This record gives sequence, structure tokens and C-alpha cells, in this order.
Amino acid sequence: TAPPDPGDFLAVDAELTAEERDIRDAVRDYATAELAPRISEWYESNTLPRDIAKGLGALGLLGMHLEGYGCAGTNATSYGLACRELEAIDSGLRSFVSVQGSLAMFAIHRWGSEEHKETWLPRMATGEALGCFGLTEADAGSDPGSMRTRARRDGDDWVLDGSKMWITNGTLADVAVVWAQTDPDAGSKGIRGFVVPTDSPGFTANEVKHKLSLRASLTAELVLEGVRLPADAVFPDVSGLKGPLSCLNEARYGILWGAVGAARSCFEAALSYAMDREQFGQPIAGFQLTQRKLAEMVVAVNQASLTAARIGRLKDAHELHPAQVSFGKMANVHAALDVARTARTVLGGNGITLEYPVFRHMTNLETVLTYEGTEEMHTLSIGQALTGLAAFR
Ligand code: TGC
Ligand code: FAD
Repeated sequence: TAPPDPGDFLAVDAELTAEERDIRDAVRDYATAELAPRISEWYESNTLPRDIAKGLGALGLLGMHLEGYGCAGTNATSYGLACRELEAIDSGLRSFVSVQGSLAMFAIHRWGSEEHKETWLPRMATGEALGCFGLTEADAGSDPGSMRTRARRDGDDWVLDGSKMWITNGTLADVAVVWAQTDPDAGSKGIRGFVVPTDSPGFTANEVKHKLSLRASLTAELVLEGVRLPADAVFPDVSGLKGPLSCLNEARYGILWGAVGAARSCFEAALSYAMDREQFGQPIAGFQLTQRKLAEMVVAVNQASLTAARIGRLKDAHELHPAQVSFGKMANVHAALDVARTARTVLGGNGITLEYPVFRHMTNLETVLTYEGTEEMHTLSIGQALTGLAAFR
């Protein structure tokens, strides 16, 4: 038997179908050829050009696991593999695809009216139109139920006032899915979702500057000042946190796969560096202390890969519980951050530069640990599933 492939030590990908392997290879080839050569420059200059959307759309990666309206309609495992291969280059790229497909497009696909879907989804699938997802506010992060953004009725219209914080792609978006508390007098209770064209009067997006993490991604504050929308701008059939949380399940699923890619990239960089770098007259890979790091990293990367593959199959069988998504998001992001930190030490001083991907992944993963539910929120979600007791408040 041949020695195991370090990046797929347990041959997890051997279980993929031929179609899934083709998708994996197509995304890996595209990302390596088109995105990897420019990622350090985007990261350093804290930018991500809008035109990457067209290439990602042409590959079918935007709203990839949604059916109809120009979306590719692949299975969940294929979507996970795409996230893995994009995040192997940079978490910002996976974030771009997550926000477009799993948050903005999924919200419209799952909860929008027929008119919302026809207006937005085909153009979003090609990358011609971009979306963002506004749930978090400056004072309402882990506890989105405490949001202050309000939607009140004025005749048939809705009028939105408030602000959202940390919104990925907010300055690029043509359409924002905005979640707001509705006025009890409006005859609709609780949080509702609104489809807000970003050229609506009263809507502004301000870029968050000076980020030290996820720099190849644009993050914004959204301000809504008397944004007037027609009656049919609201998602018709969902109220309460169930609406936005259903979308978060989709994006968290992509993240638990993506983290495997970031971890694999760090591990492969460390392995290759350790083989080449010589100190005390021999490759540092020959020292026992380095080999322990390599062995611990290969175990972590491949355990995360197994977790993602299993959760993918559960999702494809429509048997995935949100607590299992929390398991994967918590375990895989934690593992990826550990791998990134260990890989960084193997690279010594070179580990802190942009010449290698490791430090970039490491700083990105600090965001990935926090967004889409912090590690603590997922710990408590698992705790609730185990005990039936909610310990959030
Ligand atoms: P709680 O009372 O537990 O639940 C309210 C309603 O929601 C339902 N629900 C879910 N539905 C679907 N999926 C889930 N995972 C769900 N969790 C709960 C629940 O059944 C209930 O439904 P109903 O019909 O009875 O009303 O709500 P809570 O206020 O106690 O909060 C629970 C908690 C803390 C788990 C939730 O608020 C939470 O997940 N907080 C974290 C917030 C978060 O993750 N924000 C992410 C913002 S988006 C983002 O970060 C994008 S990053 C960009 C990128 O992805 O790249
Ligand atoms: P807080 O909720 O204030 O948490 C601070 C600390 O307190 C954390 O450690 C948390 O775990 C802990 N904590 C809070 N409550 C409890 C508790 N009950 N028990 C124990 N510990 C607790 N949001 C969007 O809506 N859309 C986006 O596109 C988006 N993109 C993002 C992009 C970036 C780069 C970043 C950094 C964030 C983004 N977010 C987005 C927001 C993200 O989801 C929030 O940052 C996250 O949910 C945490 O909220 P917070 O930052 O307000 O932290």
C-alpha cells in the first residue's frame, strides 16, 4: 500500500462520488490559478475586487446548493467541498461565497416571495448582483433577539430605522437582507426579514477600517434612516429568530468545511517548510519535537475532514440537526486555529510574513471563531442538545 496522502491521510475523499470529485478538482484548480496568486495583495491592501463574483458565478459556486432560479443545485457535500477548497486559499473567499449563497440567496430562496426570487436569484447566481445579510448590530451580536432596528408600518409601506454592524460585503451589495423588529401595532409580531435594495433612499454602508483579520473581505456598518419599502418587501411567511437562524445553519455548514481547507493549507506549508529548512546540519523535520507537531497537525486536519464529510452526508440525507452543525463549526474551527498556531511555530520567523499562508490563515481564523456564532454559543447549543437546558441567559 502506498503511504497516505498527508492532506487526506484517512482517504476520506475516496468516499466521494465521481461528480463530487470533479467539483472539488474544478474549484481547487480555479482557486489555485485565479485567486491564490492575488490573495496576499488583496489581504495586504484590505480589499476584495467585486469582479471575482463573475468567475465564481460562472463556476456555479454562488447559491450552489439551491435549486432553480439559475442556481447549480448540487448536493450539500459538493457545496462543502467548494467551501473547503476556497478557504484553503483564504477565509475571505469562502466568506464571500457563504454570504452570497448561504445567507443572502438562501434567505430569499427559503423565505422570499416568488417575486423576490425571480427578481434577485438569477442575477445573484451569476455574480451580476451581490447580496449581504444584516442581522448583527453593535449592541446585539450573540443575542440577536435584542436588536434595535425597527420596521414600522406607514400606510401599506414599511419604514426601517436602525443600523447593522460587521456586515460582510455590505459596501459591495446591491441587495441587503435586513432583519428588524416589527411594530406590534402592525399586526405582525417579532423579527421579520426585509429585502432592501441598497440604492433605497436612507440606506448607507460604511466600510469598517483597520481590521487585522479577514482583510481579503469587505466588512461594513449599514445605516437605515427612514428607509421606505413597499408592503411586499417583507418575507411573507416567517417571523421570529427562526428566520435568520435557519440561514445561519447553512452558512455554519459551509464554515465547518472551510476550516478544513485553512487547516490543511497551514499543515502542508509547515510540512514542506520543515523538510526544506535545515538547522544544526539537518532538516528541522528530522527533529522529534517537529515530528510531534507534524503528527498532531495531521491528526487534527484529518479528524476535521472526517467530521465535515460525515456532516455532509447527514445534510444530504436531510437528517442534520442544528446541534450537529454547532459540533462541526466549533470542533473544526478550534482545530484549524490550533493547527495554524502550531504551523506558525514550525516556520519560525518566516511564519509571521505574508510570503507563506500560515499567519494570514491564523488571523482570519480569529474571525471565523467569532462569526456565525462564537465558540461559546456553539458550546451552549451543544450543551442544550445534551441536557435540554438552555444556559444562554
Ligand atoms: P431561541 O429561543 O433558542 O430560538 C428562537 C427561535 O429560533 C429557533 N432556532 C433555530 N432555528 C433554526 N436553526 C437554528 N440553529 C435555531 N436555533 C434556534 C428556535 O426553535 C426558536 O423558534 P420558534 O419557532 O420557537 O420561535 O433563541 P435565543 O434568543 O435563545 O438564541 C439562541 C442562540 C443564542 C443560539 C442564537 O441567538 C444564536 O445562534 N446566536 C448567535 C448569533 C450568530 O450566530 N450571529 C451570526 C450573524 S451572521 C454572520 O456572522 C455572518 S459571518 C459571514 C460569513 O458567514 O462568512
Ligand atoms: P458578543 O456577542 O458581544 O460576545 C463577546 C464575548 O462574550 C464572546 O466571547 C461571546 O462568546 C461571549 N458571550 C456572549 N454571550 C454569552 C453567554 N450567554 N455565555 C457565555 N459567553 C457569552 N454579522 C452579520 O449579521 N452579518 C455578517 O455578514 C457578518 N459578518 C461578519 C464579519 C466579520 C469580519 C466579523 C468580525 C463579524 C461578522 N458578523 C456578521 C458579526 C458576528 O456574527 C458577531 O461578531 C458574532 O455573532 C459575535 O457578536 P459580538 O461581536 O457582538 O460579540
